[in-house]
Amino acid sequence: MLIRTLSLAALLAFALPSFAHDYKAGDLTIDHPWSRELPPNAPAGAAYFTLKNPGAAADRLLGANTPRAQKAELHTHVHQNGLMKMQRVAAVEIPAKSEVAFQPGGNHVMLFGLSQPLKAGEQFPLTLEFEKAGKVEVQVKVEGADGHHMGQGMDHQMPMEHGDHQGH
Ligand SMILES: [Cu+2]
Repeated sequence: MLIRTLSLAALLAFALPSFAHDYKAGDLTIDHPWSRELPPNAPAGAAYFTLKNPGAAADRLLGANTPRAQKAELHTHVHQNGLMKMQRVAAVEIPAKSEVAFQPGGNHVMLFGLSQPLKAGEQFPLTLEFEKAGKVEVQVKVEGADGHHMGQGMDHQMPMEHGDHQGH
């Protein structure tokens, strides 16, 4: 009976790749860093998470880097002439007592020049640099394309969205 219970627990853990994980930097919490599985020839990926700032002072995310990609940039999506376009931003403000979501169709950390394809079930380190809280390394979990994040905003990986970045 004990063995059966344990194997069920293992099975559940395996079936839930997006099991919550979070990291602290000063007052900030970086909740559930994740990325989406991509085809092996994808030129770029993106990392998502939620930044929670329960503190009394605002902070700012200034940048990111990872050994997994040649370059990591902070991006957001803006509406322009009825289209959603990605745009690089120098920093993302995290106001006091608030949360800022990085998610498909919104803020994200863009990863250019991936050293290996992003495969569901693996994870990779990403260092985030904050103005006040400093640097913190988080583990980004790669989730399958059919994960529970599907349907949340626009699919960031649509090829047309990345047209702007070809020359960078
Ligand atoms: Cu982007």
